[in-house]
Amino acid sequence: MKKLLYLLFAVCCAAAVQAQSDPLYRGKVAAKITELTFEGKSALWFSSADTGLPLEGARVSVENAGVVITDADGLAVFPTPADGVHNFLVEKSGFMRVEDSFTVTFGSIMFNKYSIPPAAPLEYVKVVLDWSKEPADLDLHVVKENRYHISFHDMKKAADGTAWLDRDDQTGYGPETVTITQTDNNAVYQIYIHDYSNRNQKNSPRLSRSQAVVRIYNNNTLAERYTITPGKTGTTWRVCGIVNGKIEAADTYE
Ligand SMILES: [Ca+2]
Repeated sequence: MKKLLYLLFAVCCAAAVQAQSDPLYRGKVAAKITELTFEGKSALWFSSADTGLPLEGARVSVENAGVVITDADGLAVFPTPADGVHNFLVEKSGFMRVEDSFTVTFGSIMFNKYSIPPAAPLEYVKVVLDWSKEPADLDLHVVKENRYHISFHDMKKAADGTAWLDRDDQTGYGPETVTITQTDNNAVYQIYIHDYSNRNQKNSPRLSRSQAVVRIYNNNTLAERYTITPGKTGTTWRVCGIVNGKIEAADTYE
């Protein structure tokens, strides 16, 4: 009996993991969010930054819209507030407590994807990339100069074990996440995004249209947030660096 229960549990887990990484599943959730706009409602879409699984049962306090609990798809649904920037707080046991914001433009939220890291030791730095449906495959790169280069196409874990890629995504939306367990104040880090899907079209505008957002978490909270600029061309977005322990914006395209 016990064996059967374990087997059932394993099958259910495997099915859940497959469902969340299935682009059809994510397409269905995206369609559900679009439908909500016709009812005058909006949704924020939460997942775990390390696994990409929906963040179910999180408490989301939305400025001007009240408190809601995320559903099985990780959606927090509420009446759409007026155009403008609105703050929210998301809380779930075992995850970082994150304050962030969203923007309502002409009655709808332009980008609503938020991947929340599990709680971690305070010194950890988590770099998390979310984006929209396309391009299918963006890659997050974290380089510690003269030491390591973490990405799906390079080293997935630093030789000294101090940094690693938690998750790669190849089917749109993300998240793609890198963990740095300790930052070296004497080192230089570079963080950039590469459009692997359009890697052979150097002047492609598609990366620029991806609505990509890179969030950097430290001390178990959101430290910085960088949003891609529309109207640029290129397959690489240089997001920021960490120099002498300080995060410095770059925002260049090539
Ligand atoms: Ca990828």
